[in-house]
Amino acid sequence: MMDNQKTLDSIRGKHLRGERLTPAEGLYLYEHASLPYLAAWIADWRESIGSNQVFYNRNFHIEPTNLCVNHCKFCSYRKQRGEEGAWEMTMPQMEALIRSYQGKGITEVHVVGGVHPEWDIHYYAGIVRMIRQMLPEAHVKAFSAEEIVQMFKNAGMSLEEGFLFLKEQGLGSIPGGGAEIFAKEVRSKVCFEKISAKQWLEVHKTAHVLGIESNATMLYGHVERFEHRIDHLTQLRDLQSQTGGFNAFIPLKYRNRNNLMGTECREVSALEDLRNMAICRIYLDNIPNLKAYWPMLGKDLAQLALTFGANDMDGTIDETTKIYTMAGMNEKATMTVDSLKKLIRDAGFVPIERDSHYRPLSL
Ligand code: V47
Repeated sequence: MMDNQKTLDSIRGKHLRGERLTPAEGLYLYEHASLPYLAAWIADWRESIGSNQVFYNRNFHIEPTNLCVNHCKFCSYRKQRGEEGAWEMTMPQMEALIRSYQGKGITEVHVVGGVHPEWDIHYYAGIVRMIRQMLPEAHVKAFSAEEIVQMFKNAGMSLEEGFLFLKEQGLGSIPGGGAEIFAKEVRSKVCFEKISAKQWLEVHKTAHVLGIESNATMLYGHVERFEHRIDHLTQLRDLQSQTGGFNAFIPLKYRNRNNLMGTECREVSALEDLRNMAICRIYLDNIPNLKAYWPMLGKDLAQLALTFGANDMDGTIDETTKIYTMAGMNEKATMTVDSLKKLIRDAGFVPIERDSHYRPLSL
C-alpha cells in the first residue's frame, strides 16, 4: 500500500514537472490510481496551467447514411439496405436539413455516417460544397478515416489526391471516429473488417501533412484491457509528436444496447469513466483538448468529467446524431447554448464558445 502511494506520488511529480510518462507508468495509473487521487492530481495540474476554461461550440450533425460495408460488433447503427431503420439521405434531404440551420449561428457541421458501399468521393464532395455554399460561416468537419479510405478507393484516388480534392471543395478537418482500439487482437474481435491501426494513423498523418487538422477517439470499456488503452494512447501521442495535427481527443464509452456485443459486455461504471478521463488527460500530454462528449456520456457524467481533465463539451447537436440513441442513450441529444453554459458554470468552470480550431469566439 505504502509502496503504491510512493510510486503514484513519483509519477505525479514527474507529470507536474512537465515530463512525459512511460507506457509502464500509464499502465500503473490504470491499475492503481483511485478516483480521489486523480481528482486532486487534475486539480493541481489545472492550477499549474492556470486555466479554468471549458469550451463548447454551436454545431449540428449530418449522418448521410447508416448503410455500412462493415459489421462492427459494437455498432447499433448499421443497417442493411431495405431493412427497417436504414437510411440513405438524398441531396435534397440534406439541403433541407442545412437550410433549417441557416441564421442560427452554427459554426461547425459534423458529417459522419456508415461506410456506404457505392458512394464515392464526388458524392461526398457534393455534401461539403453544399454546406459551404449554404452556411459559409460554418467549418465542415467531415468523414471518419474509414469512410475516407472507402470513398477514395471507390474513386481510384490516393490519400494525397483525395484530401487535396476534398480540401478544395471546403473540407475543414476530419473527426476522430473509427480508431476504436488499435491493438490487432482487439480489432480482430470487435471490428475485423475495419482498416488497421496503421492505416488509420496513415490517414490522419496524411491529413495533417496537408494542413487538415483532425481529432482522435478511443472506444473503451468492452473487451479491451488496460494495456490496450495505453498502447492506443501511446500511438496517438507518437503521431502527435510528429505532426501536431490533432486538436482534441475523445474517449468514447462503449454503450451496449442493440448491438452484437451487448450480451457479452456490460458497460463500465461511471467511476471507471472518470478514472479513464483523468488518465487520458495525464498521459496524452500533447493533444491540447480533451472532449467530454455528452451525447455518449450523458449530461451529468460529462459535467463531472470536467473535474477529471476534460476541457471541451462539444456542442448543441440538436438531436442530429443517432449513433448513441440507437445504442441505448435515452437522453435527448440536444442542448441550448444557455444550458451548455450553465452546466459548465455549475461545475466551477468558465464557458468559452470556440470555433473548430479551438480559438475562442466572442459573440
Ligand atoms: O468510431 C459506435 C463509436 C464512433 C458505439 O471527432 C460507439 O469530434 C459507444 O467518432 N457505444 C463515431 N461508441 C463517433 C465519433 C465522434 C463522436 C463525437 C465527436 C467526434 C469528433 C467523433 O462512435 C465510432 C465508434 O467508436 N461508437 N458504436 C457504441 N455502441
